[in-house]
Amino acid sequence: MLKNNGLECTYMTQGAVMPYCKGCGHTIVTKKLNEALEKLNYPPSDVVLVTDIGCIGLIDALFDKVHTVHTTHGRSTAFATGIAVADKTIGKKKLKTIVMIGDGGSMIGLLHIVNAALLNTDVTVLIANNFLFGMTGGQQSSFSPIDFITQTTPQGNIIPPLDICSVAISAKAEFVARKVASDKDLVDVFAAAISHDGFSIVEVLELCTEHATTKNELKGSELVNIAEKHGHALGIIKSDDSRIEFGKNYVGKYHSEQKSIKPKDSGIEIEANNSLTKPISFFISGSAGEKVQSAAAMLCESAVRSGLFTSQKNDNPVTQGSGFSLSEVIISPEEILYTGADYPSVVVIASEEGLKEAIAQKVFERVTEESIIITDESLTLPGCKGEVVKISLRKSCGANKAALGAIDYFISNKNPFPTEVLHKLIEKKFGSYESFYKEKFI
Ligand SMILES: Cc1ncc(C[n+]2csc(CCOP(=O)(O)OP(=O)(O)O)c2C)c(N)n1
Ligand code: SF4
Ligand SMILES: [Mg+2]
Repeated sequence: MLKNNGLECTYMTQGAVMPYCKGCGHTIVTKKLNEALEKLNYPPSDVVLVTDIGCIGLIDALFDKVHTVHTTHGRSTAFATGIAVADKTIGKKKLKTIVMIGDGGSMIGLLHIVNAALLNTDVTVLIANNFLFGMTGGQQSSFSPIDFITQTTPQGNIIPPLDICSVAISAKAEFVARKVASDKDLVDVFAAAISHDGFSIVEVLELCTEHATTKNELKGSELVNIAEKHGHALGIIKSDDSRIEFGKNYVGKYHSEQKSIKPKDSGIEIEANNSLTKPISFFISGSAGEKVQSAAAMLCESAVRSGLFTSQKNDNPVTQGSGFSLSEVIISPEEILYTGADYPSVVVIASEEGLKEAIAQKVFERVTEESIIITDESLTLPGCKGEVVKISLRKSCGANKAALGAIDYFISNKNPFPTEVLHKLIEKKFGSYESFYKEKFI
């Protein structure tokens, strides 16, 4: 029982009924995970259990005290990696992220496990290896032993099983263990893996009583022999501490107090002050080949020259030279940790193709009352919130400068930073500010 914050609870759902078949190894693994968490005594809100698909994936419903995420087949480690990286870099740095995955899921998402090991992110992968796809009827997996009879290998498997522990070690994992579900010290090994500061992996050999033991003469006591027969080491195979956990490494290199990023770190000279108090997000959309992304880059450069942080995300079809071209830009007085423009403050629509893409991306449903939508006069926009400004962008500036003209209109009218900074860049590129415009906006 847990005593944290006066709570009296185990990590598991009170009165939870095991959903597994009688004798299924997943029942043991589930209980041992709970005991390991009790031993570690982490506050439940500091624990994230990320589950995969398959019978083993049913485990999240049994742990209602911790955070749980039920993910897609094979991808649980990728989700866990994202959670751990976010927590250790920009979060509170307190989460313990545990993946519960089967042998089938490990095979399908092998590279996610390799990647988490290479990163050395603070994720523990627990593999409940029953040597087959339990949930879908007992098909062979990459973990099935030689001669194993499964639904898809009725005459016995002829492909050697993957040694996931060796794969993890070659990917520089530092805590690696292979255990049998009935091992007396399984709780201790789980606890050691979870408390390891960095990537850890424990493969647990166990039985699927529905598909494995019915087709193969197999008892729990023979699981050790299966491992030995294939030359797969048992026990704690590696327990090392020489690598730095990914988040600590990352923060140390890029995010520490002393090294926190400043606009001047871009190498671009800061030449003006700005009056911006909160971020502005732009959705700038036009036609491929009409310098939309270059216009966005000039917006970013002038923002940096004014001492602001910026981010720019570009998008265009793979064809590059046809269809739409767009940029999502944020300019901000603070460092930008999320680069999405979910509710754009400024929308620029420079052409018909840009409009089509903005509609496809539901931009007009995402703008707010405070948004400003600057569009070429020739275009008919769907109804939306915000202020719509229709001007002769294409006629006044020409197609290749329409997006930049809209940006200039916004900066000149709203002054988040001095317009001169942008005008200087325009002059540098186009000779003089006056010659940038063919005629004045109408
Ligand atoms: C992407 C994807 N491929 C295939 C499936 C079908 N599927 C569901 S469960 C499962 C096998 C799960 O096997 P394992 O991971 O070993 O878990 P177990 O059921 O043995 O506990 C498969 C292939 C799926 N849901 N998603
Ligand atoms: S099918 Fe196999 S893995 Fe699934 S619950 Fe039953 S015994 Fe366990
Ligand atoms: Mg399985």
